[in-house]
Amino acid sequence: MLMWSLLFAGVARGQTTFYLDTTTVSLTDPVSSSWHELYPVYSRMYHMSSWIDTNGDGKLSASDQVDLKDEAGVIRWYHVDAVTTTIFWTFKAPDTGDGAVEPETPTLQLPTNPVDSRWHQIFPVFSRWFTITSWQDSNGDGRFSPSDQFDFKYDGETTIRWAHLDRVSTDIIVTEKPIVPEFALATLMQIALIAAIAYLGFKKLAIKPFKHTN
Ligand SMILES: [Ca+2]
Ligand SMILES: [Ca+2]
Repeated sequence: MLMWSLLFAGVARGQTTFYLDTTTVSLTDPVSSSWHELYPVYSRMYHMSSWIDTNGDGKLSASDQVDLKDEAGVIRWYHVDAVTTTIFWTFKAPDTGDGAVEPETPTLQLPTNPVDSRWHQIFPVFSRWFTITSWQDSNGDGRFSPSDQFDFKYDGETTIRWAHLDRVSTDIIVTEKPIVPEFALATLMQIALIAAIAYLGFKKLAIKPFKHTN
């Protein structure tokens, strides 16, 4: 019963998408990097315990597979859907608060000039969209970078909101695979063993002793 409970629990957790960010990963050597969850639960932490470079491009990228260990020490297996960038911003008056968004198309490069670019909000309200309507290159480096200021408009609104770009991080979007390979293998081996025992028991019952007749 425990085995089946674990199996179905694994299946039930499958296909859940997570958005995780970091500022410390080496994309060519991501094992042991730490990741911070943006969605669905903000601020849970993960440790990348293994990586398979499925597409063979030598770096962490979409279609790769990774193991992530959560704060409880549980390791689960994930498919990498995208590797992209997250920007964190703080509203300027009269608005208050902050947020995190990703570019519409996954990329590791922010646009040089962000005006008219589209952004997908991850935090605090998942999946709102906005368009940057103006940009001030506050630090004068000629590109969209931390300490710049920008204003934007959410889809469906007319209000223009003014914000400060606080920081930029690397983001992975991952989908949990139904069960980790080790658990799947152990489960299949247990099922095979039970089936073999049942088959042998059935055979023993089905075979009747041969009696000589004269
Ligand atoms: Ca790769
Ligand atoms: Ca700048």
